[in-house]
Amino acid sequence: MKVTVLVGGVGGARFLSGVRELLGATPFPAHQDDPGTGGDHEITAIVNVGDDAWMHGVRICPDLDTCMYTLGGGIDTERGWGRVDETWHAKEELAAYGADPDWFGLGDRDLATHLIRTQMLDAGYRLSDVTAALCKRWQPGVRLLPATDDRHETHVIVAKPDGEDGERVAIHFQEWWVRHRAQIPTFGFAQVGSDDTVAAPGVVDAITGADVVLLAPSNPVVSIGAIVSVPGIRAALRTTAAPVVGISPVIDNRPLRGMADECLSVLGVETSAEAIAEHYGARSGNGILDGWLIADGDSASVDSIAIGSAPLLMTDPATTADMVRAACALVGVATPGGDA
Ligand code: FO1
Repeated sequence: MKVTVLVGGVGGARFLSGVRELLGATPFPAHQDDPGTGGDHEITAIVNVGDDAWMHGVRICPDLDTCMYTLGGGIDTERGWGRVDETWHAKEELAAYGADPDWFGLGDRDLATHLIRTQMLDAGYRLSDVTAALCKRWQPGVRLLPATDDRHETHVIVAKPDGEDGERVAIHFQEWWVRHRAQIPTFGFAQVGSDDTVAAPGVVDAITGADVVLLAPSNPVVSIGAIVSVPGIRAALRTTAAPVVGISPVIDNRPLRGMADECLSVLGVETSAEAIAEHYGARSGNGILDGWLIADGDSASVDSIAIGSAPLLMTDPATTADMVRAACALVGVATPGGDA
């Protein structure tokens, strides 16, 4: 079966581990040139690129790297991002020179990934080709596709630090998230990039050709929202013959980590399983969901969206695999070991 998952960073990567646990790894090279290389199952992740940023002259793709490192065994599980056994000499040396930004954790091992990526982009390769090349080393066992090869950064409209009353400025998502921890007055989000941003090669086909499409329990605004805002992706989600099922990113109506609540409140959306489903909307309306899997104990009732519940704490790939199985069963999609 073909499973396509929309993912952001830490939560998305953990969820992908569960999909791979359930279906088995997709043999490499399972990238857009030869999609037929999968075994019985093919897993394609459409990964958010809204977090991506130029820093110290290199291109950083946090969500792609978090998925690649997590599935490839190189992630620092404590942090949830960056490399295990990391050192920070380059960061310290840059700070000693007074080089900005000094608030972003640029690890020495991680820097090698950014240098390879920057060199390949400079040589004219698309981000999706760069990602496939980096995955040759990491062998994630799923196909990782950037939502778009074009610039599509999330910028955040905030009150200008030490500005006049009411003065606003747009800052990069990373500055908002890492430097300010979302603790400054925030008024909105905007995707910044080229006017002719299009979905990366293979992305629309992965949605329209899937047997099921899953929205990982990632940040509904700056991860899933940033992916769906790429021209063509929302239309593909609304027209695909595959059922589209979201996994709620809250337990007891609270996010596990990250700042989904901070982001949702900027949009005036309550941080609850029900409000997030309403925010995504039903495909029979003008939204993107057929099903919505919520945590045991939470409640949601949204017209034309099938609601199911399951334990949603992703403690390990096997537990997460049960979540994936429950999400598929919710819309009648059979999975190994499940009885849809
Ligand atoms: N998150 C932080 O909270 N602090 C950091 O210093 C930091 C550095 C960093 C470096 C590389 C990378 O791939 C991710 C990094 N992240 C860091 C996570 C990043 O901000 C992600 O965009 C968020 O975690 C949202 O997914």
